[in-house]
Order: sequence, then C-alpha cells, then structure tokens
Amino acid sequence: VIELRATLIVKLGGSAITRKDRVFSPRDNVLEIVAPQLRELVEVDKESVIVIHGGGSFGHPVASAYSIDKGYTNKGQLLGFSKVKRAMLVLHLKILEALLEYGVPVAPFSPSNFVLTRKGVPVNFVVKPVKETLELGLIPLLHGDVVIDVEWGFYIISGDQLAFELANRLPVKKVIFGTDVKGIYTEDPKVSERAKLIRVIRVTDKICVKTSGEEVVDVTGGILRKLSYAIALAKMGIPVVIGDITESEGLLRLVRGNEKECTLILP
Ligand code: IP8
Repeated sequence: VIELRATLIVKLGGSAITRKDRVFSPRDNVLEIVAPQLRELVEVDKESVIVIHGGGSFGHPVASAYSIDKGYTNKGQLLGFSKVKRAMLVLHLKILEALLEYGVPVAPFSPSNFVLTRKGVPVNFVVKPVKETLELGLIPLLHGDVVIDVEWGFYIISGDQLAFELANRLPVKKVIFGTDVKGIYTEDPKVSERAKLIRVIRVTDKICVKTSGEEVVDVTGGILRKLSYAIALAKMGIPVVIGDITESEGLLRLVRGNEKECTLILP
C-alpha cells in the first residue's frame, strides 16, 4: 500500500474570487491569475492539492435572505436551500471552467452530497471518494455549502471548516487561506489606516483583533471564525498561511514560503 502523500489545501476565499459588493459577480481576473498557479503547483512542485472555494457574493447573500444560517424555521426556506445550492453551483462551475481552461484536472465535489451534520458537527463525512480521487492525480474541488443538519435542519458549512474537517481525515501538510488582503490585521484594513498586519500567530498567543462590524454579509462568521479554524488546524500541527491571492504569483509565494507580507499560524 502506497501512503497518500500529504496534501496541500488551498482555500479560495469568497472575497478574492468574487466581488462582495455586487451580488453574483465573480472576479474573473483573479480566477485567471489563480488557475495557472494551481497548474504549476501540480506540475512543477508536484503537490497533491485539494481546492476549496467560498461563497462570496454568490452563497452568502442568498443564504442570508432566507436565514438559512439560522437553521430551519419555516417552509419558505426550502426554496432558499435550493437557491443557495444553485448560487454555489453556478460559482463552482465558473471556477471549474477557469481551471479547465488552464488544463488543471479538477474533480468537482459538492459537500451537501456527502456531509451530514448535527449542530454543525459532521456526523457523516464521506471522505473516501475525495481521497481516492486525489490518489488518482485529480484535484478535488469543493465548496462551502448548505448541508442538512439533523438537529438544526440546515447548516452552512464554510470552506474554512471543510479544510479543518478534511485535515481531520486525510494527511494534510499545509493549508492556505487565500483572500484579498495580506492576512490578519489588528483592525479591519479596509476601514482603518492604523491596521497592522500580524505576521506570525502562535497557538499559545493571546491576540487581539478588532473587527469593524461594517463587513459585507458573511453568514459563516467572517474573519474571527476563519482565525479559529486556522488555530484549530495549527493545534493539529498543520501550519496555516493566510494571504493575498489576488496578485500575480501570490498563491505560489504563499505556498513556497516566499511571501513576507502574510500571516502564518503556527503550532
Ligand atoms: O464563504 C459559505 O462558504 P464560505 C458557503 O467559505 C455558503 O464561508 C453557502 C454561503
């Protein structure tokens, strides 16, 4: 039996791949920048890669409009479930197409088909198809999704949580949270000029991050929740890098450790 090579997880954050200020608008230029780098990671760096993308201006506004993130409370939400799925699948297809254009052999996966949660914690998470797909040399492409929760009815599982769940079930060596800013700041850099980039966070550090509260709609908890998954991953011994993937070669620099302007979360 050949042991599966430790995998690199790349999360394409919704703020990087979509315009959060306009509903249903992808940032095609960022997809064009990211796609060839993913190809390079596979062909040149020989990385085994799982890609996960977030919801951005596709999943979040729809989920929020139907209060899907509050769980199942009324029948009108059933259509909301379908519409969140649709929004995510439309974005998923756009990313699939962008990656295909650059010859990246992706295998699309939609988490609601193989994940069931109870109060947000997976009770079923069928990882085997993802694992076998990876072993064959394909690049699994997953997305943040609305899943059925046996207690709450619905649950929005974020791409960040998916990274954490995968790392609990597969050998993962590093996780990149790609976004449209350089990393975690002391304050919201889009609002405050005083915001300072935090370059390294140790899991034992006490850190203070001020959020603006003016953030665009994010049903999965924004930057603080991202940070808590990053810290949980680091506690498992998996380094996490949070950084900007909207600039050319940005993703490669983050993966290869050549980027100084980013946030490293270390055990
Ligand atoms: O953008 C959320 O994924 P995230 C997906 O990674 C939905 O938090 C359905 C809003």
